[in-house]
Amino acid sequence: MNLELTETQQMVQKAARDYATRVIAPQAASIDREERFPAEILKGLAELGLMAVNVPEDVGGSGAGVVSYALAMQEVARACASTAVTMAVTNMVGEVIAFFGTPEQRARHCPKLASGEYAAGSFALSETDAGSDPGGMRTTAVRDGDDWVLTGSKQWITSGSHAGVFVVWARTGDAKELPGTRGVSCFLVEAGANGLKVGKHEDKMGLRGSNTVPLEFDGVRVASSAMLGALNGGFKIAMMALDGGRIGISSQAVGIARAALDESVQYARDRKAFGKSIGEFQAIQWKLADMKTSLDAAHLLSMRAAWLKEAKRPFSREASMAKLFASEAAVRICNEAVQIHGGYGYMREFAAERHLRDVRVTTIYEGTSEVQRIVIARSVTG
Ligand code: COS
Repeated sequence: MNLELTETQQMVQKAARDYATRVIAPQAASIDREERFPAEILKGLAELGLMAVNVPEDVGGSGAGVVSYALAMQEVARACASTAVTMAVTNMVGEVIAFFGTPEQRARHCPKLASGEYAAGSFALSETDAGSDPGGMRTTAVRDGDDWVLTGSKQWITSGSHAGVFVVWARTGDAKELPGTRGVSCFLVEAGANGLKVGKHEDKMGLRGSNTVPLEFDGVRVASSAMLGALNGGFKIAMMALDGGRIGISSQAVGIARAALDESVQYARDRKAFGKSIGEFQAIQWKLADMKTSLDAAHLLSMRAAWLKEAKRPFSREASMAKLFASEAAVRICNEAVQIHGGYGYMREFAAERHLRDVRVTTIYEGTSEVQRIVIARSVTG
């Protein structure tokens, strides 16, 4: 067993860490406060190859693998979780097009996602009444000559106001013959398509620099060449993309929690009470010990899932385990960080409160903790 990183992985980690420390971290508080979409930062990430880390080089990606991607996500999330989720979804969109796309689809979109020509990519699966159960979606795509016409709406779409391309799921099968997950197909819709209406940016608890909008498809017409994968084969594409996406979110959670822990350690050293640093009290030491232990466990679970995916071995269960554990551990760690910071933890002048707001959604998006437990339990009980 070898837990050492390869040269490429170390290089990607270092590039992400340097950029995150030098450029992203100093802006994180204002990005949050001003709800500012970090367009310039994303361009910088694209220049470093971090918007398409695991996308093959033949379509403009870095081809640096899944472990490198997970490490880069950790570093970016440690500096700014809003930037990290935008990066995560764009990487996921690039990967799904690279993996399932026709040569034309790959050539048309992947280089633009990787280079930053598209500010971001969007993943449009969830609907108002279909989040954990995407088979319940109502958006339809109806055949009209050589085209498909999409009608319906999507909810909570990351980067929807900025994306160059949207991966969109819609019902193509007859609801009686192909109910639920079986009659769903996947389409690539480009920004500015006629009938595509981007709704109002959501007022969120955290990740306030990430753009989250509803989308309306009011008879959006796409050519048949815009279908990604097979007719009525879209649900599996969504599930496979989300398996990989969950490694991204577990890494994001690890990154946010690492920032919360580092800042707690620093605060425990600096803050004096009863004549000594609060870090000298066992009450705080035990908190820090538990935070560090669960952070490392979360990191290792994420690395295992990333390594399995990179080795092209089954990783769906392990990705769910990583996402479940890392997100829940990260919420606990960020909550403890606020506690360690005392009254200051509740104030905007310290980052602890931002970390807690940012991390909270990691147990919800790209599959709730409850959905991860369904995936894990099914794999255990068969
Ligand atoms: N990879 C490939 N195929 C998969 C898969 C995976 N990880 N998971 C399921 N499938 C396939 C199944 O094999 C099945 O195929 P067949 O119809 O050929 O038998 C099909 O997909 C339907 O699977 P299943 O019956 O398990 O679907 P369910 O409706 O029971 O849903 C869960 C299973 C709950 C796990 C799924 O709906 C899910 O992950 N939901 C959460 C969605 C989510 O993360 N939303 C957030 C959106 S982004 S913020």
